[in-house]
Amino acid sequence: MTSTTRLTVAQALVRFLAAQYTERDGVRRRLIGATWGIFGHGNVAGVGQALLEYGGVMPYHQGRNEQAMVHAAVGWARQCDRLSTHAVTTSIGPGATNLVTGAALATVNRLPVLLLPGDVFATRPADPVLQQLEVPHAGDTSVNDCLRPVSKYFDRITRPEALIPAVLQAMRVLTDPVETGAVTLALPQDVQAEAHDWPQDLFAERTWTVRRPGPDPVELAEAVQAIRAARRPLVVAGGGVHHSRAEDALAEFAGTTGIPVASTQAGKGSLRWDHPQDVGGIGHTGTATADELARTADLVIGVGTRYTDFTTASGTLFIRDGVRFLNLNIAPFDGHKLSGLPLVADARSGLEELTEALEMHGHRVEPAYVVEYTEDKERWEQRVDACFDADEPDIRPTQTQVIGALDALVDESDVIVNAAGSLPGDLHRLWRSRSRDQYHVEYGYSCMGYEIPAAIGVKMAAPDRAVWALVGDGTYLMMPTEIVTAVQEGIAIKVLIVQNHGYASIGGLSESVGGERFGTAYRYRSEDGAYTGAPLPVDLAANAASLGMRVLRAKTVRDLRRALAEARAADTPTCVYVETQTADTVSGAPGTQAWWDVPVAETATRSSAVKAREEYDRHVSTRRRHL
Ligand SMILES: Cc1ncc(C[n+]2csc(CCOP(=O)(O)OP(=O)(O)O)c2C)c(N)n1
Ligand SMILES: [Mg+2]
Repeated sequence: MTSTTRLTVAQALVRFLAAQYTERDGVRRRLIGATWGIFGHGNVAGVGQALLEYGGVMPYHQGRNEQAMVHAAVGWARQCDRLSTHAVTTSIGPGATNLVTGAALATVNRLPVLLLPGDVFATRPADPVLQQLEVPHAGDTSVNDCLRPVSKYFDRITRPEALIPAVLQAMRVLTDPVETGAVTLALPQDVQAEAHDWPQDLFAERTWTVRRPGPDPVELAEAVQAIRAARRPLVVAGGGVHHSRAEDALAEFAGTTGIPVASTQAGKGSLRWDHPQDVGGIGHTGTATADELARTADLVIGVGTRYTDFTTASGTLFIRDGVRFLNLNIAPFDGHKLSGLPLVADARSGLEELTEALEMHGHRVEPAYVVEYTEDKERWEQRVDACFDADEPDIRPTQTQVIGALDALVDESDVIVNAAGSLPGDLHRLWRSRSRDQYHVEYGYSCMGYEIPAAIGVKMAAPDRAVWALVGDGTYLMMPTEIVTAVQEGIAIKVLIVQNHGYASIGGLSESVGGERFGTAYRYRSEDGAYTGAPLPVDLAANAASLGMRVLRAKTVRDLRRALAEARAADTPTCVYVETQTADTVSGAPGTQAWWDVPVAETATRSSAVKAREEYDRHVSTRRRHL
């Protein structure tokens, strides 16, 4: 007879999670490095008690906001190349539903995170309990069902025994490079506290191998043939390159073949910015070099990319007649996009096999093509220098000068974290990535508020590196809460607040779609009823200081350089606050090189919208469907 241990469901869960490991390339690490939690009824007595009891094997971190705790876990997971993540426990009701945005972000970006929301009583002795949703026609529905569509695996543990298959499935999904994302185990509060005799084997250490499948020989042969036939091939490197740690294999492939490499937001840094084949960001927020290569490419080689609308300029970027796609992706779903030739494999394995096969044929692109993109790249870098340059250091910086000041300071060990506003576009176009994981911009969900908590997660995973959360004023106001967590835990993140009194990005977008910046400025309401008055007297620097951060205010470019250097050297959480030059124009960056589809009113009385619609129709007519 197998021996058993009597524990509560929550205790068994915590002990199980503490014994899970991943392994890839001979490196073994804890799968669930820690658990974040905010307690209330629904987890205080069950999971809370278990975390107290097993504090020796499962570190606990207190957060301020459930969504933010998921962001912190995701920041950690991305920094760990998806080989480790955190769990997040919440109370029932609002604590649980606050997870939804974080879960969606994780699933969209295919980053693992384990969510453990409390749930209503399975035994239902006194419905409705505090915060319970009552659905007259569906007695088994709870608010946690909101998490189903944003979870890659969902289960509700209504009996102790059900924990065993559920946790095994949960670990499978978290460690599967195709399936991974948010995994939710909803835990009814009575079940959490219930004792059960668990088989001892449940608590043995388990190692989950994160696989690197190689390509199918037939697909590989077709891929090699397509590359050999192409005259103007272009690689689009996506987040999969990083997740697979395929950067060296990509550099080898690019160096051998001479094929230029453009990158998506998630893929930026796949090659260092000064690698001769790196042509920078692609798509709506791309460089002129990459976007021109995209328009004239006859073969687009997507590596680990989902081809979002930013990458394809909403279907208007890859427009050459007869252009084909070759998609190296571990997920068949992405491999088949744009009617491409799929090459279903791990990015690193796939690139290595492609390089080997092409080397055998001595394949390389024409020298004239190399000269063309090399010269274009040089021209683009001069434009970047020009917008980073501040010849008048005693005035307020533009946003691009803020980026330039940071660029001048950092080395390859710094990490910059950003997600929303006008910064992601400027960074995608301009930032010079000096290492594979320096550029941590979350643009799958582009979620305002990700930055500060994610920077905490990144810093926990990389304690020796300078980790910068770059936040606009709107973003700061949406979720400054985890500053308190950084202060409490002594996690020395740097927060750079860029104040421009509202949503500069959406203001600019609004203007371009005939919306006249409606509702996008943080200004007083004027007599005409619109928000066109003076900027609001909100002091975000004082706000950050009130949460416990050391704050350095910078008025001029010169101040900013000094403040950034001081923040970089600091070993406590430090904030740099800067107001940028123009409230209404976004940044001073070169304009967009490719379109993005945001539908414009088809009928309107205001001429702004009528004009914008004409422009819109013109762009729509250039869209290509790839069949
Ligand atoms: C949670 C969330 N809500 C709304 C949006 C839509 N949105 C994208 S950028 C933006 C404004 C960001 O303002 P700010 O952080 O000040 O940056 P700025 O645009 O001024 O650079 C908004 C509202 C979003 N991305 N995320
Ligand atoms: Mg702003």
